[in-house]
Amino acid sequence: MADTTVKRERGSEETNELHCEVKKTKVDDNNGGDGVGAKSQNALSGFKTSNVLSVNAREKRIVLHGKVADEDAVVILEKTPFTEDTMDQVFKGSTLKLDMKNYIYSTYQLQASPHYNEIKTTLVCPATEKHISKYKHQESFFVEETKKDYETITLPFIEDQTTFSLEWVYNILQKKAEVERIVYEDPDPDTGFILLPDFKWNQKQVDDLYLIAIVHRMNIRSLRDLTAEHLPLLVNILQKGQMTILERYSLPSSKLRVYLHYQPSYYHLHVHFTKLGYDAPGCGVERAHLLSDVIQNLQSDPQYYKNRTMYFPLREEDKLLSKFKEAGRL
Ligand code: M7G
Repeated sequence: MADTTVKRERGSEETNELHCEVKKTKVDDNNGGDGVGAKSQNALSGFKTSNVLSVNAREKRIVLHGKVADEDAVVILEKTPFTEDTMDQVFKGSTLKLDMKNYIYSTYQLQASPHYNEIKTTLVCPATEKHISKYKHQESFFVEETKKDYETITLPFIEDQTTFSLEWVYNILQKKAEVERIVYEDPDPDTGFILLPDFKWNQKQVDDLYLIAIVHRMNIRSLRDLTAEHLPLLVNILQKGQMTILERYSLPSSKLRVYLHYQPSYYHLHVHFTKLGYDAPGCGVERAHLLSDVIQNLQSDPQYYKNRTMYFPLREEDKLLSKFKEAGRL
């Protein structure tokens, strides 16, 4: 049986995925300092749900909007994937309640020991209107963005600072948060980056591997800013990212999907590394641009992403969608 368990250098107690300070608790500070990995008092015991933003039975995930100590909060609860190496223990310490039996078929409710009933929990607090909207189920619409649309609609929108705060990105780059999660760093100010697990991944199995590479350069907002000048940076991310993932997780480049989002949610260049076969959120053709394609396009045309028309979906409540509508582009 293949061992799909992630080789970990740290202990296995890193269950605390809280990403902001919860008032009146000692969970963490806003820079994500101490407290990571420690068992904290239940910061969510007083959580009051105001509404369900989305629920997905197949992915076994629910996203709630509510209040934690009078602050708006978004909580994402997700059942975690099975890990093969814990199966024996799951069976040993569990009780079985029969639901039905018919011929050779029977179904049960298995109650495993609490240790195996972990629920991955992500908290955004205080959550802004944008966060509440981001996690809400909404209809999407395809947008066509010409070079001119980018200059007159999208760029002013990004520069207006109405997009998501990049505080968490700067915390990572300045080693104020998630320091112990860094998997690889190339410190070069031009071609360097930090590779670390995306907060969507619990790092317990490689089946849903998800890492992000965040570039050290501060002036690259998105794919649109890339020119041939950035090729050494992009090639470096691809090569060193793939090499690191092979060494650390025994996953060869033939098993990796490496891509950028357009539009991203966060306008500081970063690259997504996910396992091929894992249906990662946002890996579809409407948003994901393979890094290898991006490199080739810039090799054949240094201004490729400055000039071309881009297509991407925007959701009903996206402010950028309103801007395209106001400009008569939808
Ligand atoms: P994106 O394409 O800008 O936006 O990707 P998306 O969220 O719409 O895909 C940003 C990526 O960064 C996503 O995959 C997020 O899950 C991930 N991410 C976001 N935050 C706030 C954090 C964080 O605080 N830590 C880590 N490690 N990853 C994050």
